[in-house]
Amino acid sequence: MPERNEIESCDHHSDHEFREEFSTRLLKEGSPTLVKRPRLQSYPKRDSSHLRAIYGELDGLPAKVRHYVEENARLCKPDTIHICDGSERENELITYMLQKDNILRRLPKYDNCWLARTDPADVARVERLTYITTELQRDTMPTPKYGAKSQLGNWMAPEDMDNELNMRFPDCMKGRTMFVIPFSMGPVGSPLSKIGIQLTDSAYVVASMRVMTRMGQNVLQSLGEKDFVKALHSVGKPLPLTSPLHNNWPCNPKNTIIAHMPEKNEICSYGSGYGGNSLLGKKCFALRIGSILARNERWFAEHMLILGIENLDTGVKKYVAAAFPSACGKTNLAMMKPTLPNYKVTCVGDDIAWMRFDSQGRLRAINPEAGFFGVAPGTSYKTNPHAMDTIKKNTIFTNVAETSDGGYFWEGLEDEMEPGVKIRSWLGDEDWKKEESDRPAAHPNSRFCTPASQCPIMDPAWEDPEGVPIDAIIFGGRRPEGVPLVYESFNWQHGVFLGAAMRSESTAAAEHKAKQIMNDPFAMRPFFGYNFGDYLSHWLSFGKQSEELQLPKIFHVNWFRKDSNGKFLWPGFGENCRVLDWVLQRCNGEDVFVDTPIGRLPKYDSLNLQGLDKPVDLDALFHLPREFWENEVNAVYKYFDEQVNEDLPKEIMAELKALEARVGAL
Ligand code: GTP
Ligand code: SPV
Ligand code: MN
Repeated sequence: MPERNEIESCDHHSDHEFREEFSTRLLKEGSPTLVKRPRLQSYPKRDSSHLRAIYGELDGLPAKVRHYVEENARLCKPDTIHICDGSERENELITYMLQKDNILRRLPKYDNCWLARTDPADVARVERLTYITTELQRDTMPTPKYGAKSQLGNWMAPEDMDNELNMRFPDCMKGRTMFVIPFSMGPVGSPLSKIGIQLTDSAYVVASMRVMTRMGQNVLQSLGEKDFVKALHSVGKPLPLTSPLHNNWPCNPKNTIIAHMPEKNEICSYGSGYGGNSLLGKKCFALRIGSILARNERWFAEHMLILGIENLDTGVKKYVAAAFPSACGKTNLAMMKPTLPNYKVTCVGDDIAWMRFDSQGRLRAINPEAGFFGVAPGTSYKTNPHAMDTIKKNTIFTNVAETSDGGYFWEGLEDEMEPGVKIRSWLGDEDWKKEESDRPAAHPNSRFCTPASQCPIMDPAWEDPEGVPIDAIIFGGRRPEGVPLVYESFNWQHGVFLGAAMRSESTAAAEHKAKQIMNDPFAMRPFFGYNFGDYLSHWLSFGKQSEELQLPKIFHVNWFRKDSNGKFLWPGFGENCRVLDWVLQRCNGEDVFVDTPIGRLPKYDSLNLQGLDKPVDLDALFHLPREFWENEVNAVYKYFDEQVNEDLPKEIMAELKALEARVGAL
């Protein structure tokens, strides 16, 4: 390939020019946050690509980080390198560049809020293009039977993955800046935290990682010469462009791949700028790589919210972790405003929990994230007022609709709109009207990216490096039929079975067709970093230590059961505190349950329904139809047999058989 002078050859849309312009503008305006003249730094002699760090200094990086950066800069050939320091000045520069590129637009109705609209082909996680690479396939996933495709992960052999990556990454950042993001999952310096370095050519990703993680210079200091998780990301659109962008959003959907190499602690993501595909600290690191680290070090990395709940009458406060599949209610439960006056809920995290038994045998959880990447549609003052207050400032909205008064709109906000304002849909339809349009105003997976510290009910201990003690674990899903509002497992092993047998209606958070019931064990189906059978054994192994450990009680909930008219039977949201109240009664050992074939259901009258707006049909909410449960048992048999095959722990099969026998008595 002929040598090119990278800087001279970049087209007029290069990052480099924006930076020059930005610093000139600040110089002219005499801003106190003056950008230093960039210090140009040449690359090692043996490389002829003349790469430079235009922001930050390569010399200042720990040796291992520098090596990782240089290696990938040689591979991806960005124009320039920007080493993120996490400062305000840097954030100004990034937002300025994103505005110049027409990727972010200000929402002037609020303080420092921004709107991004993506290429309509890049709107959610792509599960079918997400791979784990290990020497042995069986380390990644069970071998499905009958030639079925695995629903428990995609595996690729190391050589094949090398080929796939080699077809994509060389030169993929030409004309762009490579940002170096040092980030900590968990409070910087906490014994439960882990550090990653993400390299990305997306300024949108930088702005989002700044919200979602602890990012910047202090992370590098804390890292020193220790090892870190390597996370390489490119939107896969080098400059100059060879085809036009949609919505100015660079991505490469045809060639997207999200690759995990756990044996090297490495993630490589190409082609998508959206959410879990590109914010690599979240699902890729904190769950997929995280679950492997957790298994090896005897802890848990789970797709769970963490909340605190205090009974104001008794002063007793407990913490609960809950796993619901994507877009099934974690953020809403984590921030709920209880309708029962004697409860106070506080939020620790809304998506991911890292949990470990301490020396006293208590399970302690931290939220490894620093922000919320929450589903926008459905969020309103009526359903989730604390989220509404959180997103008033410093928030990046993606794929929501805009209003003519400079605000946002999405499905669910109809009753909270200022009169007379017009709506512009996420796809750019001007004066969008519900009655006249066959498509929603906001994309169903549109999101807000907002700092956790802004949530008015953050728990005082949410950044406690020791984590908070967990008394109950709740599983749940979207089950329109058959599954009661709440039930408790008979014991730990039965609880692990409930997690293993979880099923839920698919949602817009990934590419699946919505509304089909899918198995989603532990809400982790898209996020297991290793063989699900081994994951179950890991969970079961703690049950064998029940003498030393204070094992949390395990529950299952369903806010989404419908009546024959397709209406939700349960009001949900703030009313879910009534279910938490029952969970806490059980944690206190109160005799408020009845045994049924599927588990322990609330005794008549033990669910506090005082002050409910409208009466609820308790019989319908708790009815256990025999035929439904027979079908459920059969579906779980089929799934375990076909998908988990020989890797299913015998204890889980024993639980299924016991359930089958009990269901016969319904
Ligand atoms: P991810 O961020 O994708 O992991 O999703 P999540 O589990 O945090 O789901 P979230 O709380 O954002 O809720 C997703 C959708 O479900 C939103 O549209 C909510 O309005 C709706 N939802 C949440 N809780 C309830 C509830 O109790 N009842 C009903 N009917 N809908 C709910
Ligand atoms: C989920 O899909 O569970 C999310 C959104 O929390 S994403 O960050 O895109 O994974
Ligand atoms: Mn999630």
